[in-house]
This record gives sequence, structure tokens and C-alpha cells, in this order.
Amino acid sequence: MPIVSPGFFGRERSEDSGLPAGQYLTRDFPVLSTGPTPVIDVADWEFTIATERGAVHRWDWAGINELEFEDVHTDIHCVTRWSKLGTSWRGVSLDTLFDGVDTSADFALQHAVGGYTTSIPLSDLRGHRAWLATEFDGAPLPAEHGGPARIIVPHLYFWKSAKWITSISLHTEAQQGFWEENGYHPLGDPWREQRYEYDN
Ligand SMILES: Nc1nc2c(c(=O)[nH]1)N[C@H]1C(S)=C(S)[C@@H](COP(=O)(O)O)O[C@H]1N2
Ligand SMILES: [Mo]
Repeated sequence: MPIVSPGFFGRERSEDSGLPAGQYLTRDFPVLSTGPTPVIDVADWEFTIATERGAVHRWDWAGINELEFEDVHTDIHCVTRWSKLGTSWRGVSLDTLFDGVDTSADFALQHAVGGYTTSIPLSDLRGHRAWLATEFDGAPLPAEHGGPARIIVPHLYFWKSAKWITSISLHTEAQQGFWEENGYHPLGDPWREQRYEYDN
């Protein structure tokens, strides 16, 4: 029988309970990027929503900052198996940004500086479940975590949350982004362990 410290094991069990299957708890904040961290000046910053019919809704940094910001406290789950509990963000709900966007599309593709893309059903960007976040832990969002602004969709694996967001395009047909083209799941719900395209 292996010798283990019951106290250590007990502590680990209580912290890990409540995590989605296959996830472990981390206290630091790993950086997961497919390329280098871009340098983005808010003076040049722009975010657009482009509908399936070609209408383009555009915000610059001042325009975003005129909108209603919300504090978001949430757990996040990366498909590489780390989860971080109780993270604090501040951002604009995508419901606010989609207000006045006329669309009947079911699918969205997030686009970021550097070419990263990720696909997501439009309904998962709505219903007060997704934000354009500009602050983390009470400070401007650090560049390596997607600053000046990223999308957060905390109810899905974190690859569905594009850092350095530039636009969201809307589509009537399903799209594939960077990881989805490489075999990852179209939805990516951590509570259903939807890691790869044929899961669930
Ligand atoms: N633009 C961009 N967004 C991205 C990524 C990326 O490589 N580029 N990686 C994704 C992945 S796999 C994860 S887990 C999270 C990581 O966010 P973090 O680096 O702030 O932890 O960002 C997601 N968004
Ligand atoms: Mo990830």
C-alpha cells in the first residue's frame, strides 16, 4: 500500500471536487497562445460584428468604453486540463454588443490579431454568457492574456475565448476555427467533456 498523507489527499480532493471531469485545479494563470503576443495600441483598436448579410457594426476604444461594463466572477476551464476558479473580469456583455444587430445566423466565428479564429454557435455568445473583457483582477487585461480586449465565454473550454479580438462574423452555415479545423469540438462544453470533434 502506498504511503500518502491523508491531509494532503483530503485537501486535494475537496479542491478538485466540483471541477469538470478530467480537469485539475491551478492557482496560477497559464498563458496559452499559438503565436507571439501582439502589441496593440488602443488608439488603433477596433472591434466589429459583421452579419451574414454584410452589415458591419463597428466600435472603437472610446465607443466600447461608453457602454455598460459588468463585473464577472467565473471559473475557467482549458482543454489542456487546467481549471482556475473564481477569476474576476470586467467587460461588456455580448448581449449589449448584439443589441441592434439584425441577424438570423446560427453560427459565429471569432477573429483575432495574428489570425487565430474560433467557431461558436451564436446562441452561446448570447444569454449573458459571453463578454468582451478589458480588465482582469481589477487591472487592465495584460497583453499576454489578450489585452487590451478579449472575448470570454467561461461556460465553454477556454479556446472558445479569443484573445486580441478584432471581429465576430456571423454565418448561416457552421464554421471551423483554428482548433476546430484541427479536430477539436464545435461546442466544447467542459461539463460534457467535449474536447474532440467526435466526443458526445
Ligand atoms: N488570439 C488567441 N486567442 C486564444 C488563444 C490563442 O492562441 N490566440 N488560445 C486559446 C486557448 S487554447 C486558451 S486555453 C485561452 C488561454 O487564455 P490565457 O492565455 O489568457 O490563459 O485563450 C484562447 N484564446
Ligand atoms: Mo486552451
